[in-house]
Amino acid sequence: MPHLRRAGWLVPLLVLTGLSVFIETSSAQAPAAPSSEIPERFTPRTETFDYVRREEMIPMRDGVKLKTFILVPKGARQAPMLLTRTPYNAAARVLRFNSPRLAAVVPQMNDTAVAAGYIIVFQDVRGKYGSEGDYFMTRPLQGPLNPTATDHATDSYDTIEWLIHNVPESNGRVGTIGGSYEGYTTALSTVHPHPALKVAVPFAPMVDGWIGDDWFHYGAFRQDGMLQYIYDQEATRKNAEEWWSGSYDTYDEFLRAGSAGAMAASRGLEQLGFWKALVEHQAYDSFWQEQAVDRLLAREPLRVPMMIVAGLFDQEDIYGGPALYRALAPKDPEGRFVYLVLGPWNHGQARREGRSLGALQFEGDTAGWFRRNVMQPFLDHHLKDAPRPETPRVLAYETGANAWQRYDHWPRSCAEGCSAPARELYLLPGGRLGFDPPPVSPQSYGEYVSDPAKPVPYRQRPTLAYNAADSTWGEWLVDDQRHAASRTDVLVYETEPLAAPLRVAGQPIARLFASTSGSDTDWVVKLIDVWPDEVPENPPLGGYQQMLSADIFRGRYRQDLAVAQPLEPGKVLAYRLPLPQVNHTFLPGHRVMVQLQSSWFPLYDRNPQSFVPNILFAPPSSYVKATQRIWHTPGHPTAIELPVVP
Ligand code: PG9
Repeated sequence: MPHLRRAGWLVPLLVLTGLSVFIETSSAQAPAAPSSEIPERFTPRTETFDYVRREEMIPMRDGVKLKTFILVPKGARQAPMLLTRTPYNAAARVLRFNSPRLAAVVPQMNDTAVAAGYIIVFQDVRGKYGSEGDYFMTRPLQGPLNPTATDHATDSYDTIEWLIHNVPESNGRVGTIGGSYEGYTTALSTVHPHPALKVAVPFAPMVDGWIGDDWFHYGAFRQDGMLQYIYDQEATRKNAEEWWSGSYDTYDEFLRAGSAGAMAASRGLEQLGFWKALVEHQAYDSFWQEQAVDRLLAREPLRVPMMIVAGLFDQEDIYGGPALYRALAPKDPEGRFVYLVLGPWNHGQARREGRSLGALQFEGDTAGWFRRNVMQPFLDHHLKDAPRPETPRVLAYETGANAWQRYDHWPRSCAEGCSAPARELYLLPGGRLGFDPPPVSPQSYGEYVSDPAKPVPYRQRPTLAYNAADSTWGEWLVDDQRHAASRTDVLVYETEPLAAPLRVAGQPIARLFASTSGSDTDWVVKLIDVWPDEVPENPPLGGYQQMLSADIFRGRYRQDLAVAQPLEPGKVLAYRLPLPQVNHTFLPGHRVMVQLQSSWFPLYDRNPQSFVPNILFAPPSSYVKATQRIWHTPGHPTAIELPVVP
C-alpha cells in the first residue's frame, strides 16, 4: 500500500490556489513501521508535571479493593491528605482538565488545598467504576438496612488506615471532603472514625432522602431527575447505560407517561434495586428514618470537627446541611466541633464559583472567597497545626443585603428557644399579607381548581431534563415566579411595598388551614421577595418575583409522615410545612409574597387527588380535578411563621 504524504512546500501554494493535491512518494521514503502498530505500553512523559499520580486498589476489611487515585504534589513532604469518596468516577473527577498542573486536574473544590500543598485523594465507592464490590444507592450504615460487614464508615476507615501507611509524603493526617453524594460519604466518614481523620467538610450533603433532599420532599416524589439518576447510576457499574428521551420538554414526556411508575416501567427500572426500594417505601418509614444522616450522627459522639457547607438555593439537597447542623450543634455547646456555612449558592456552587445565580448578583465570588478565607484556614488548623482561625460558628450570607454575617448560633429567630420570636405573617382577604390576624370577613378563603391534566409547571416551559446540555436546572429556585402568579390555579398573597427593611434568618414554617374536594392532595407554598416595579440599576429585575424558600407537602402524610391516610373531602384541616432556611432582608420598596398551588410538575409527580394506595402507580382514572380552599378566618388563620429578627 503506497504511503501518502502531503508535500510540505506545496501546502501554502495550494491553500492559496484553493487546490488540494496529494503527492505519491516512493516506498523508499515511507516510515519503517506501519501506522497501525500501537505499542503495548506507552510511557507518558511527566517530568514537567507538578504532581505525581498514583493509581491504587486499596483493600478493605472484607478483601474488596477500591480504586483510588492519589495525587501528590512534587516535592511534597509531611503534607496532609484530602480524601473524597465518590460514586461519580474517580478517574474523571481527577481529570477536570488534562493538564500537567494539579490545580487544573482536580475539581475546583480542591483549589485552596492544592495551593496549600495538600495531597489529593479520590476513590470510587464500592461497586462503582474501578472499584470492586457491590453497589447500594447511598449505602446505609451496617444494621437492619445493611446486613454486610461494610459501609461508608468502615470503607473510609480502611482507606485512611492504608493511606497513612502507604503515602510516605504525607503527615499522617487526613481530612474528608465532598459534595452531595460525596457529602454523604464525607459525613459518614465521621462515624467510628479513624484516629487520623482530623476534619470533615461535607458540602450540600444528602442527609434525608424523604423529608427534603433528593428523592422526596415530604412524600412528593422528585420524579424528573431521580428516575434518570437511578437509571444512569444503577443500571451498570460504569454508567454505560444512560436514560434515553425523545422529548425536549420533560413536562410533555411525564404527562404522557401518566405516573412515575409508568415512566419507570417504560425504561425497565423494575430491574434496579433502589427503584424497588422506592416503590416499597413511599412513606417515612424505618427505611428512611434509619438512614437519615442527621439522626445517625446525632447518636454518635462528636469526634471529628466538621464544617457543614450548605446553599440557600440548593436545588437538590437544600434540607441536609442545616438539618445536620440542627442535629449536631446541641451536642457541641462550646462550638468546638460543628460549624455551619450558609452561602447564596445552588447545589454545586460552593465548590465552584459564586458570583451570581440566575438573575441575582452577589458580592464578588462568594464561593472562592469562602474556600480561601474560611474553609482553608479551618483545614490547615486541623491538618497542619496552623494557628486556630477565628472560624465563626455560623457564617451566613444575607441575601438582599448581599453581605456575610458571622453568628454564634442558628437560627436567629424561631417560635421557641430563639432569642427573637418568629412572627406570624397572615394570609388576609383580598390577596393581602400582614402581621395582624385575619378579621371576620365574607371572604373566608382563597379558592382554585387544581387540575392534574394541567399541572402547574415548576419552571417556565419548556422544562428541560436536569442533565440536558442547555439545562439551567441549577437556577430554578431563584426563577421569576410571574409565570405561575398569572395562572388561575395559583393563589397569590402579598404585602404593600415595605417602608422599612424586613430581616428574616431561620426556617419559615407554613401553617395552612386548607380544604380540598379530593381525598388526597399536595400543597406547595412559596415565599417570594417581589422587587419594585422598576430597578434602574438592573432593569430585568423590575417586578421580579424572586423565590426565597418553597416546598411541597403531600396531604396524605398530614397526621403521620410514616402512614398515608386519606383526607376528608371538604373538611378544613391544619397542615404544617417547614420551608427551607432563609437569611434574607426584604429591602424597602420590596413586597413579601406567598404563592400556593397544588402541583409542581414535572419535578414532582402529580397527586391524583383521589386517594390511592401508591401514587407511583396511580391509574389514569384516579386523577381528578379538586377544588382547593386556603382559609383565612380568625378560627382558621393560615400564616407563615416568619423568622423575623429585629
Ligand atoms: N444530588 C445528587 C444525589 C446525592 C445522593 C443521592 C442521589 C443524588 C448528587 O449531586 O450527588
